Amino acid sequence: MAEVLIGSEEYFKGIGKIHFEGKDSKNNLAFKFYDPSQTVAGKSMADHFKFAVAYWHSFCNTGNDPFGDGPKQYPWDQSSDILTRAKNKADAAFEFYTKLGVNYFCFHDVDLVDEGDADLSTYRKRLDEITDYTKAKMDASGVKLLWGTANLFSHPRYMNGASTNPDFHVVAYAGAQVKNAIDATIKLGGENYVFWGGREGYMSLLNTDMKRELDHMAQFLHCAKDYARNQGFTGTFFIEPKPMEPSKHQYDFDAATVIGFLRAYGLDNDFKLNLETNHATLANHTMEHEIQVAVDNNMLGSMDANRGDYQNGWDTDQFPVDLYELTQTCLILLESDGFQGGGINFDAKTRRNSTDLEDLFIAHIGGMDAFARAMLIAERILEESDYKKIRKSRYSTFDNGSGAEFEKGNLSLNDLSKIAHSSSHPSLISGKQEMLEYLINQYI
Ligand code: XUL
Ligand code: CO
Repeated sequence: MAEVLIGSEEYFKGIGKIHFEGKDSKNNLAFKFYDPSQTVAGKSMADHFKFAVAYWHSFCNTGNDPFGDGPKQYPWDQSSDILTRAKNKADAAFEFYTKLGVNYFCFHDVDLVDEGDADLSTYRKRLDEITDYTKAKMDASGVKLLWGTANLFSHPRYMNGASTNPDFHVVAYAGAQVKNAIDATIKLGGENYVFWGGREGYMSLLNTDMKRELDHMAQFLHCAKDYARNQGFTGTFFIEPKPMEPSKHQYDFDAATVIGFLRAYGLDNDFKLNLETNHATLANHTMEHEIQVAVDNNMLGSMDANRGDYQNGWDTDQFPVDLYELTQTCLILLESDGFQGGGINFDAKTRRNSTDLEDLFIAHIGGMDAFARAMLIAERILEESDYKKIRKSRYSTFDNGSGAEFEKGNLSLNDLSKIAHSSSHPSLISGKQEMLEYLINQYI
C-alpha cells in the first residue's frame, strides 16, 4: 500500500500515518492492539479482518437527525459544482484510508457523486467520471473495494420500495440504478456486491401483496446476478438482513429468514450474508447468534461492524467498543473459516456532536483495536482454556451408542420410547453458563 495519498489539498492536517505503538501507548492516534502483520491463529490480522471504511458515514453524513440538520461542515463538501465536490470527497477519503492504513472501502452509488435531480443518463455520466477518478486513486494507493451497492431507499421515488414496489416503473428504475452500480463495482474491481433492502418491506398489510412482492424481489435479484455474471463479475453477492427501519416489516428480517428466502428462490449459490451488529440487536438477536446461523449454513460473507444502543430501539450505528461481545464474535470467526469473500466494514458513524475531523480517526482506530484485542483474547481462550471441551462434552451422549445411532437417522420414535423405558430417569446435568461467562472475563 502507498504511504499516504494526499490530493490537491490536505484535509486531515496535523494527522500523519497511523502506526502500531503497542498497548502501553497513550497516543489516541496510534494502534495499541491492531498490528496488521501480526499473526493470529495462522493468519495476519489484516487478512482476518479486511477492515473497510464506509463512504456514506465517514465522508457524506453530516450528522443530521430527524430533529435537525447536520452540524458537520466538511471541508471537502463545500464546492457548488457536483463533480468538483465529488472529487474533493474522493481526495479526502483516500487521504483518510492511507493515513489510517485500511486496505478497503465500501460505497453506495450516490455516495461517490450526488444524484440530485439528475436523470438517469446524466447521472451515469457523473458516475463514469467519478469512477475514473476513483480508479486512479485506487491504483495509486493499492486501496481496494470490498463491496459496492446502490442506494435504493433515499430518493422519494422509492418510498414504496424498490424491487418490491407495487409500480413496475419504479422496479425498472431500480434496475437501471443497480446496473450502473454493478458496472461501477466491476470497473473498480469490487470483490463483492451488496443488497440492503432498505424499503423492501411494508408498512401495512392492508395495501400489500406480500407474496407478490417477495416474488418480485427474487426475480430482481436473479436479473442483477445474471447481468453481473455476464459482465464477468466473479465476486459474491451479499444480502444484508435488517428487521425494521425504515419499513415497519422488512423482508430480509434476519440471517435465518434470508437464508430461507435465498434457498426458496434458488439464489443460495451466488448470495451470502452481510451481517450487521446493530441490525442483529434490532432483530432481538445477539450478533453472535446471527454469525453462528450464517456459519452453520456456510453463508457468512461479510460483516458491517457497529453497535446499537440497548436503551434506544433504533439504528444508532455507533463504533464497536464492547470487548465482551466482540470476543464472542471472534470465537466464532476463529472456530469457522471466517468471512467468505468479505471482511469487516465499519458501518458506523461518529456522533452528531463529534465535530472534530480527528474524531473520525479515533473512532476507526478504537474499532480496529477493539477487534484486534478481542481476536487475541479469543485465540487464547481457544488455545488455553477448556471452553471448547466443555461445550463438546455437553453432547457426549451422542458420540457413541444409541445417541450416535439417532444422529445417523437409524432410530425410530418407537426405538426412542423403548430406550427410555429401559433406562433410569435422566439425571440433571448443569449447563455451566455462569462458569463459561466468567471464563471469558478471565481472559479479557
Ligand atoms: C442501513 C445499512 C446500510 C447498508 C448499505 O441500516 O446498514 O448502510 O449497509 O446500504
Ligand atoms: Co450496513
